[in-house]
Amino acid sequence: MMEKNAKIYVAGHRGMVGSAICRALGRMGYANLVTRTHEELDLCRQDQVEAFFAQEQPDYVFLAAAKVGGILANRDAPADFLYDNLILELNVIHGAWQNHCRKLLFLGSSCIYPRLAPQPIREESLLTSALEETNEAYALAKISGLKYCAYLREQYGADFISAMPTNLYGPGDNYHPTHSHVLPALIRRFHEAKEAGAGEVVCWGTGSPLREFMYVDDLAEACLLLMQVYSGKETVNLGTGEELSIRELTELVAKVVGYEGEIRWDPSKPDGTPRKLLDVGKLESLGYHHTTKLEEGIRRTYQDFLAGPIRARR
Ligand code: GFB
Repeated sequence: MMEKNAKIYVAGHRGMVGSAICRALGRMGYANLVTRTHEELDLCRQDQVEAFFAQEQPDYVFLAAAKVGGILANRDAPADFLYDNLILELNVIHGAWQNHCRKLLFLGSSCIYPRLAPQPIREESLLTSALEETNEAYALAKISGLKYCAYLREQYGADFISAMPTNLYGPGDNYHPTHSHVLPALIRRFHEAKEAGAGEVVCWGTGSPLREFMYVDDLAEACLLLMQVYSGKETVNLGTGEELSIRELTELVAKVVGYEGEIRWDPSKPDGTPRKLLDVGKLESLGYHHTTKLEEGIRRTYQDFLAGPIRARR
């Protein structure tokens, strides 16, 4: 168990996941948190990361920092997604190991699994067949981070664990019109269409893919649980076990936002993997069940969008 006065480094504390982990740690009474902004510490620079770990010597590390984006951002910038994520995660994981951190939790993504893995996807499906092309770069980086944690455990006994979240959403999300993930993108697009009185909104692809969505504060609770009770070599899926089609999601977001116009589909945009529902049996065996229902989560996220400065919509 993490001691209440333990020094805990949250890498990526200003992002949607990192800020949710900081909120959860605060709720649990952990006050000795270490954080650095990108301006203070460039995680892609090994020299800076080594100096940081030597100076701070954190006991626990949540590695939530990453270069993230939706399907178009991933498809159009594979070199950046591979390089930035690989360099960043190896620097942080290596720095934590070199400085004898007690435990590190590395966060990956459900896109590490094969495009056509049997559903729901079990952790054992990793590397059993081809990846989804649109996010292959990000997946390769995340697989490498997961494997590096497992190898450090195997070779040196490091208590470094990894977890693979499903599609996430919630406060602090990125609402960029083209680089964001689908749920925040739809919130912004339907809101702006409602405000403008537009009669039609265009959504990407066919609407037929299925996706699972987990509210980020539920994810953060699962991350703290893993840090407290899990010390296995295998990665752990983090999800809800519930899925819906992108078409159903657009109808739900339109309802929450109050957009009543038409929805048109642009099949020139990629659908991505047809389905990626996670098997969350391992997580549930640890006693965790998500609590935030999708419609309620979307309502809270819409409020976050409305409360944020326009500039935060990037
Ligand atoms: O959330 P999303 O960008 O990522 O797209 P993935 C999910 C689905 O929503 C795709 C459709 O079928 C998109 O075509 N979609 C419809 C839209 N309208 C939109 C829109 O306006 N914006 C976006 N972004 N999608 C990501 C990976 O895959 O999953 C990341 O690329 C990461 O690396 C993340 O792993 C968890 O779910 O397809």
